[in-house]
Amino acid sequence: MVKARSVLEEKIKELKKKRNAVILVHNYQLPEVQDVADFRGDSLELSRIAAKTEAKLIVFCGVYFMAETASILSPEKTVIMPDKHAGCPMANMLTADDLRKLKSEHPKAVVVGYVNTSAEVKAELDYCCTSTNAVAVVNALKDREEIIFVPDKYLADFVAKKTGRQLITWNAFCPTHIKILPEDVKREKKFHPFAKVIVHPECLPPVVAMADAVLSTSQMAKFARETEAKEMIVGTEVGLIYRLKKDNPGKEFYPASERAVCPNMKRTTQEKILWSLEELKEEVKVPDDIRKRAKKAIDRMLEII
Ligand code: CIZ
Ligand code: SF4
Repeated sequence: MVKARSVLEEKIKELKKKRNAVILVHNYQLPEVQDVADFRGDSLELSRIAAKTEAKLIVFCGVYFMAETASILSPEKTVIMPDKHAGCPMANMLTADDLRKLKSEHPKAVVVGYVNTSAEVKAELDYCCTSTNAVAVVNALKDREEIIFVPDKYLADFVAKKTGRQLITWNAFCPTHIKILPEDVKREKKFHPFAKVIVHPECLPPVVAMADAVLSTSQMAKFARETEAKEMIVGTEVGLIYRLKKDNPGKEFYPASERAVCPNMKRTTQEKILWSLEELKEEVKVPDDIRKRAKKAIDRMLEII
């Protein structure tokens, strides 16, 4: 088994070099995928790396909206996904038509949208945001009376509490993060009384209320490196634990719930990465008119943070 794995890894390495490709891997990907990464990170970190790299071919291991975001920032590069069917159910809960309707009901509102949206939805936004900078983006809109914040109702709840702003929201959520329950955190705290509790803002509000820190995955990676705490209970998709353990060998990380597995994030495997490099498939490309409008919302976010 170990041997078969290393043969595959060697083949991926060889072909990657021949194709002048980089492999970008989201923090929630399987350990075998993280092991062949050139870079690991959250969606925005990876998209910014895609824009900067000399490589002409980007193998994006994550979900569809993330590859689209990379393509929006690097239209001159080829972005491929080892499994194009890896979607994000939260992103799919809001269509561009839904958002246009919501906007027409609140014509004066400024529109902020989480990065977990399709390119078509991003094209309808004034500002994009991520879980790292959502609070900063909303705080920067102090002179605006009405703010639409879509699609995640739990991230919106967290941002509303942090900023003291009332937000016009949408009824979407992450089916993976809501599997983490308050009783899970309570149980893990009992087992590990000295552990710090870090949770993602896509979690249910009562789970968020129990956390020592509410953080995106890139912020969790930083927190884990910098904290004096030796143990952490981690309330997010379980894939991140592999990275945290690898990067911090002297520390212990416990998933708040083993149920928090995103099936779409687990669709990518080493075999599929190799096939994608062999066949240069499946390409993700955003049509130019949508791309330009979506990029404006991302650029406006980058001006704030
Ligand atoms: O933006 C990302 O990568 C997501 C969806 C999660 C996170 O907090 O990093
Ligand atoms: Fe979407 Fe949730 Fe999976 Fe992230 S963990 S890709 S928000 S379904």
